[in-house]
Amino acid sequence: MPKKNSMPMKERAVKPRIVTGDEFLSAERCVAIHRIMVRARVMEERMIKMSKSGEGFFWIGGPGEEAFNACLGLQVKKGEGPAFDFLLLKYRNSAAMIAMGMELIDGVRQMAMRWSDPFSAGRNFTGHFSRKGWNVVPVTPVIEVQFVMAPGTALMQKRHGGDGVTIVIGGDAGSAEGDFASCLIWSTRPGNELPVLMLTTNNGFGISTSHASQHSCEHTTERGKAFGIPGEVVDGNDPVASWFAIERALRYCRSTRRPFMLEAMVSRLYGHSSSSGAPHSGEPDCLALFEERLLAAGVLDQAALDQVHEAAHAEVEAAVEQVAREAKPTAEDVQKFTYAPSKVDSVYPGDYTGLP
Ligand SMILES: Cc1ncc(C[n+]2csc(CCOP(=O)(O)OP(=O)(O)O)c2C)c(N)n1
Repeated sequence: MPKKNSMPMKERAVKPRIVTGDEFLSAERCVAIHRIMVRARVMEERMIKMSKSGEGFFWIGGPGEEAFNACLGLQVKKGEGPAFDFLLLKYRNSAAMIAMGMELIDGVRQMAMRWSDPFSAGRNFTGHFSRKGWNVVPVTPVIEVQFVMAPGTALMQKRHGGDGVTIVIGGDAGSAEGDFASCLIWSTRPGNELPVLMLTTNNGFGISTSHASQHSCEHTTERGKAFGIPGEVVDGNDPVASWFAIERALRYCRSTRRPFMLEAMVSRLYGHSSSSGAPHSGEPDCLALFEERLLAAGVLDQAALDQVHEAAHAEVEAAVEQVAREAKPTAEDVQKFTYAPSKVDSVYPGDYTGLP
């Protein structure tokens, strides 16, 4: 197990700060995390409106997971190829993508299914990210398949010899699928252990099915014990606890080249998706809780908080207006980019667009 409480020295010197137990984050870092959380929240809430106004389509996303995701995205070793981290995400990770540098307008483009959507050219649900330059593998609407892919990228990273790791993330309900078990098995073959960080965001539900009614163990991390995989459970509503849990987990995978399991207990603030109406659930809100702490510690005052929200609203409104003027994909575009063009395939040398 990685050692707890191992914050860098430079964090200790800065005041004011936000403290959880014996860990704390500097004011500068808290301000950066807070801004990401607000931008993610405002974007997602505007998307919910888009799903109801006809400006967009089906909505599913990450309100309630911003604290954990912002801390994750800021700690990724971002880049392309095996020397960097691979990300196999799900549909609630917008704050991680924003922390890595995603523009809000790109999230809005996918929500509005525009041809300009850089992740799927307007042919996939919102939150279904992909970005080759950042090793973000395409998110699929079919849940949990990312866990059976993770050992593949991690095996390549181990053979490469660097310190890149594979970060795979899924929900608590999805962990019931065989793909999750495959990841446990393939990342722990004796002599072939793999640098996979298995993340679960546990919101207590799979659509309308409660975790307690399906799982004999309280936490998915308990399943790692049979495979010798160490794990930790963290309050995903607390950015300080999340930051250091992620730091410990990543350090373990990077240095030992073995898997680690981290489970973040999170809220699902607007239900499963727009299909359930996306009403506010009243569960603990990581953003509101963090803002109370920022105010109490004197990191930001109310006027500064308001300014962050106003700027995020202005950014998203401008994005929605611009995206409304952008082109939608056409019927001819539907099957484009299904397969990469091939130099050696004489039947389909170009992009595959249907049987001859
Ligand atoms: C293989 C597969 N089975 C079922 C579904 C339908 N489905 C979509 S989301 C979901 C629940 C997922 O719950 P969880 O993994 O806990 O993630 P959460 O949405 O709560 O974040 C289900 C069953 C699917 N998309 N793919």
